[in-house]
Amino acid sequence: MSQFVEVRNLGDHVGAVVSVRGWVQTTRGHGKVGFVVLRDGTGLLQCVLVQKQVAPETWERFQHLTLETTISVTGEVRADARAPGGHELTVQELEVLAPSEEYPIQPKEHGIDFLLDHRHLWLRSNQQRAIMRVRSEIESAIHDFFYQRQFLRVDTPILTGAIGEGGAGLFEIEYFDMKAYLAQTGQLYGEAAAAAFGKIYTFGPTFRAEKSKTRRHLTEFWMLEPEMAWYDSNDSMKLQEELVSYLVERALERCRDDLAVLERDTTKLESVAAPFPRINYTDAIRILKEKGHEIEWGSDLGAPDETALAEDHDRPVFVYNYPKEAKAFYMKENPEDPRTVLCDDLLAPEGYGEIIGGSQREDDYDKLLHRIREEGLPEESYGWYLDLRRYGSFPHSGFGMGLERTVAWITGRHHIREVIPFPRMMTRLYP
Ligand code: NSS
Repeated sequence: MSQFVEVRNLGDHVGAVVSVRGWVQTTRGHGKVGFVVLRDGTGLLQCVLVQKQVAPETWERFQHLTLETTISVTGEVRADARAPGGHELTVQELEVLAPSEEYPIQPKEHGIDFLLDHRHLWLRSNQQRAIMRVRSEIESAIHDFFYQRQFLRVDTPILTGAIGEGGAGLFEIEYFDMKAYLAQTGQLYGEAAAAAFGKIYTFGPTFRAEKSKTRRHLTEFWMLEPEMAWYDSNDSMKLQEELVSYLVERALERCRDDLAVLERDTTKLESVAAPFPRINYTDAIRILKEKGHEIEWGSDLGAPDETALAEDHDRPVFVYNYPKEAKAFYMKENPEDPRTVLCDDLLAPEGYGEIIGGSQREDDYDKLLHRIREEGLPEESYGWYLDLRRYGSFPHSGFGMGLERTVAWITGRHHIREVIPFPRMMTRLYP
C-alpha cells in the first residue's frame, strides 16, 4: 500500500499532512514564495513553498525544477476554491524522484506536426487529457448502453480473408503462405453472431488504407458495430438515436469539467435528444440542389453536402435509403424502390458529418450472390457469409459508429487525429 494520496482524493484529507507524487506541470516563484503545479494523472495540485518554512535543500530543489520532473511533495492540504482541483498543498518537503531534460513542449504555440511528432508527450497536456477522458467515458457509456439492453459483446477478428466493405482501402499483409487483410469492419462476423445470439455488438479497431487526407479519416479507427436479428431499418435508426442521445447525455453529465477545459459550447449538445429528423435520400438531393450544390441522384454525399444537410438542424439527422450503387453490396434492396437500399447515414451537426452508417442486410441468397458478383468481389471468400442465408436466413440490421468522429463532435475538436491517443494516418506511424 502506498502512503501517497491521489490528487482526486485530497478532499478526504483537508487539514492533514499527506504526500503526493507526480510531474511538474508549471513552476513560478515570487521572491520567497514558490508555486509548483503538480500533475499526478488524477488531477492538478497547486503546491506552495515559503522559503523560510522549508529546509534550505527543499528550497534549492524547488529553484532548479524543470518541467516534467518527477517529484514527491509532503505538506498540509488546504481547501481553496480558486486553486485548480479545489485544493492547495502547503509544502514541507519536496523530493526529486527523476529529473527531466529540457522539455520539448513549452508553454507557447507549436505547430501540429511538431505536436504529433511528440504525441507521446503531448498526451500529458490539459486539453489532450480532457479529450482522452471524454473518449474513455464514451467507451464506458457504449458498454453500459448495450449491457442494459442485453446485447452480447462479441469480439470479431482483425486478421481476415478478403472480406469486408468491398472496394478499395484494404491493408494486405503476408500471412504464412497466404494473404490476409486487416479488418475494415467486424460486421459480417457480427451477422454470423446475430444468428447465434440475437442481439450483439462488437467494438474494436478497424483499418482502411485511406489515401484521403481529410479531418475525418484515419487509417486505424475504432468502430462500434451492433447487429440485431429481427430489426428492420427503422428499428435500427431508433436504436441509433437512442444510443447517440445517451452518449451525449453521459458526456454532459460526467465530463463537464473536461468539456470546459476544451471550451466546448455545451448548449449545442444540450439539444441532442431523440427522435432525430429523417431525410429520404431523394429529398436530400432536392434540398442540396436548392442550396446550390452540384450533385445528381445516384452519387454518394460528400463532406460539404453532409454539412449543408445537417446545418438546418440542432441535432444529428438521418439520411436514408441511398441508391444501390452508392453503397456496400450487403445492403437490402428496398422493396418499394429497387434502385435504392434500406440504409441510413447519421450526420452530426456543426460540420462533423457522418458518424454512423447502417443498414438492413440483404437476407435473400440469390440477391446477395448477385451483388457480390456485380461488385466483382472474390466469391470464394464470401462462402461462409452466404451460408448465413442458406441455413436459416433472417431479417436483420446493424450499424457502425466511428468512435473518433463521435468523440471529435462531442469534444468539438476540428480533426479526428486529436481524439485517439496515437493516430495512424497515411503519412504517420510514429510515435
Ligand atoms: O464504412 S461505414 O460507413 N460502414 C461500415 O463499415 C459498416 N460495415 C458498419 C456496419 O453496418 N456494421 O463506416 C461506419 C462508420 C462511419 O460512419 C464513420 O463514422 C466511421 O465508421 N469511419 C471512419 N472513421 C475514421 N476514419 C475512417 N477512415 C473511417 N471510415 C469510416
